[in-house]
Amino acid sequence: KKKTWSWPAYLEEERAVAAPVKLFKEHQSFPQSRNGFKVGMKLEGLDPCHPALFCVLTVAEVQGYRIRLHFDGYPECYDYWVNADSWEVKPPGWCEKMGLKLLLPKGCRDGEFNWNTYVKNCRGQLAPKHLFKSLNTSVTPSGFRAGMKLEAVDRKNPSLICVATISAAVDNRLLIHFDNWDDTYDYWCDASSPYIHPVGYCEEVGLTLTTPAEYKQPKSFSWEKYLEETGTQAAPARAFKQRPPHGFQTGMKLEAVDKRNAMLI
Ligand code: MLY
Repeated sequence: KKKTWSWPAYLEEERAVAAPVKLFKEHQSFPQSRNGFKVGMKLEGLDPCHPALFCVLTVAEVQGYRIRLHFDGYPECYDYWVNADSWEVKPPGWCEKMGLKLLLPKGCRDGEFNWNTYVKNCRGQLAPKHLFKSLNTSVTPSGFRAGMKLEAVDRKNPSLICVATISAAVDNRLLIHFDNWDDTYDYWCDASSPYIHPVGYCEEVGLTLTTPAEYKQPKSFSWEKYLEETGTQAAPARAFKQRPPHGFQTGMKLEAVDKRNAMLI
């Protein structure tokens, strides 16, 4: 007779130990830890493949503290999992309130979308505001403001550090836009993100700064001149998180994960 699989038997067979329960955070335990989201609730969330774009999403599955989100009108292959307390999920109407663009369900035309009629028509349910942790926790203002300039890593071309603008600042999150480029490179990041640096950083550390697209004389780019030309302000250096010196030096060898082949170190 075939034995049914069990953890204790398996651990013994493999001479292995289970990771001790005390190493896990409370929200990692299932089913003790739950979140209030229910299948069918609709919300606004960031598309992980386009980290600047909030979209109309539906909760498709709930597992402990994680929720699977589905893009309304799009195939299931785009679904993704997120922690229930993520800053990247927002209640219906949040984008409108913040003046941000919302990717509508496939087939909906701009200007014709209304959350209330939409949920009524598809017999869905608006996810209630109280389920969104990030809306109910207060944050200390970061010192960054929309319109300020900085130097930011282009996450699609991560070897480039470029002239960029904060196009929105909400809580401790910044929407980064690259000057004179279209918004497909934009992304939301935390104010403490290692992808952003103050004006003058590249020069200070001896890296090449990628100047705005179509900039007339990229070779003679100067921040001072550019800020004056554009009538803008640099993000204050004190708003950037100070990190202790790390001690790494050019030429040092190490082992690293290949992000495009995550199995390789
Ligand atoms: N080879 C790419 C590089 C784009 C870089 C855009 N960054 C600076 C926002 C291209 O021309 O599409």
